[in-house]
Amino acid sequence: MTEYTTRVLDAVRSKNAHEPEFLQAVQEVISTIEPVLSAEKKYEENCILERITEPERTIIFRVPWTDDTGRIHINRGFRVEFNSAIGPYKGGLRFHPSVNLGILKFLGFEQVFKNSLTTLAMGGGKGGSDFDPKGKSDAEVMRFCQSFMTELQRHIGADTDVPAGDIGVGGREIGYLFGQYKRLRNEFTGVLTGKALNWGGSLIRPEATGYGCVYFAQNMLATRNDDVSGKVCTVSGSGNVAQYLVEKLNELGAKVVTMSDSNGTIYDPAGIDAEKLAWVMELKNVRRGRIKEYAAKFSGSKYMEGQRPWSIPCDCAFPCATQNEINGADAATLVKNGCKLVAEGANMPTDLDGINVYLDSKILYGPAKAANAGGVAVSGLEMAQNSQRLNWTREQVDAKLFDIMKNIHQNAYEHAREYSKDCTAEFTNYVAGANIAGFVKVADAMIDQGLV
Ligand code: NDP
Ligand code: 2IT
Repeated sequence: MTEYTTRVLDAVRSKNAHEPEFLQAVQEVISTIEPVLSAEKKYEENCILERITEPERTIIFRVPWTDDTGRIHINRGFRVEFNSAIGPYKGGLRFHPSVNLGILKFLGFEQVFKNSLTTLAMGGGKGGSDFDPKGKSDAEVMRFCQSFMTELQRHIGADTDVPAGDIGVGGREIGYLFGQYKRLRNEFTGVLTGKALNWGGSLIRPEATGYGCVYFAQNMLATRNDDVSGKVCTVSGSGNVAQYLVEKLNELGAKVVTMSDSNGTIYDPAGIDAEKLAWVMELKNVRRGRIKEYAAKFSGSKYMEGQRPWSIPCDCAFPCATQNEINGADAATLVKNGCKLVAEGANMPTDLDGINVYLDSKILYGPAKAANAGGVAVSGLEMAQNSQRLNWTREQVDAKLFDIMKNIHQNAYEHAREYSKDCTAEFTNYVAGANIAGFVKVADAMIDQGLV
């Protein structure tokens, strides 16, 4: 660490002492971008690290709503408008009981660099609530979303801040949020992404994060003249990202043997093929059931209560559930069992110890902000279609997503090779590459725009 990075990290730690996830995300970025900070003094002279680690604006508000029995509940709502140097704030909304300011700051901070990597004009933001949609009726979710948007609407807009989904926020929630925004503002505008197809959504947006993550993995494998075809893959989660990631892996001839939820993991050595995946999609998206039911339905599979998938031997692992779901010991188990690639569909699913295990063992490791950027990238394409009042075909959007993931890979690859000393003919440090490539674009824009 240099004097500059040590000083900034110490200050960030003392100012945000109670936000461990945010500190983790900041530490990962700052520790890897040092080479560019040493080479280009303008970043230190302009206090870019001090500025980029402080959200431009943080909004916290009360969300009152009534349940179906008439009982009143109060949740906390948030929007962290982190950085608008290269475009309107852009990033998802998370509804989960664990949500707090520190978690949304880590997600917003990551989003700044991720959005920069997409090549599209989007700043970074994140929001959400500690509301738990599990077990709630559609009417309760609707009332909550309407109350949440009644406050949020004054802070967002198609050219200001464009939220989307994340954990606990899917098509249903985006619909209720959009309806309330439209009612209050009397305007039909691209203020949210992830909309349904018949009212402004984009084809491929639901698939984008999962498909994009597989495209990123393909690009990494290609550097070693390899492919996902025939690979045994472990996947965590069974929500939006996991479902379409499994779909794409199946299409490309891989075999997926696990999926999970917050209660446990199912292991199916025969593979979760297209038919079984269709059943999982119905289970999770329509019946809103638990993954445990899979083991009762498909013989030869088993349910591992309270466990994550990382003890199951695999060639490739795709964490797609949540932050810090892989620690150092899990990462070591993966590598010991022969895992050659980890591509992160979730945000920050691997802790700092785990990342070091991947880097030390020189496996192909695609960090979240590069590997899962396909979701927000297609959100950017949804914004572009909304502005033009046109809809592109499935093939057009998928081709653009494919190219964007290829570009992100190339950009991270080149920046790693330029700045990160540990790269070899075989090994690329994509953590450093993605962080540096994402940082430089935002930091240069901040310098151009003066001290704001
Ligand atoms: P969903 O709500 O659709 O699915 C989340 C899945 O992860 C569920 O299976 C859920 O299980 C599981 N999960 C959630 N929290 C935990 C937890 N604390 N421990 C274990 N499992 C958990 O969300 P998404 O699929 O959209 O999001 C998954 C990840 O991908 C998140 O990290 C998100 O930030 C990231 N991401 C999402 C993008 C998107 O476009 N949606 C884009 C880029 C990244 P359960 O049902 O039990 O809660
Ligand atoms: O983490 C993410 O990139 C998302 N949840 C998607 C954000 C978006 O605006 O589409």
